[in-house]
Amino acid sequence: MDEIWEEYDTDNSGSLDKNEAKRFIKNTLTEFYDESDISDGDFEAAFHEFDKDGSGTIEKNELAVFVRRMKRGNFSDNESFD
Ligand SMILES: [Ca+2]
Repeated sequence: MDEIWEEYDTDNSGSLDKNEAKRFIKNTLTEFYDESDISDGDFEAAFHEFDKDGSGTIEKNELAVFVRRMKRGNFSDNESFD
């Protein structure tokens, strides 16, 4: 998880801005689902889904939820933070 985070938090801000998150989501979808591209609409939906506090950036705990769902192949489940 930390390795993933460091790879995508390119400015070490402690959160992923939209550009960083987009790279992450695209690469992750490619890895798990063999999807080579996602639409901007899909990205926006995913971004809002995981930006739980509406800050406009994805924090580490928000990304952790995302990664767990990716691995289960389940996006729609409503999971709370732990
Ligand atoms: Ca956030």
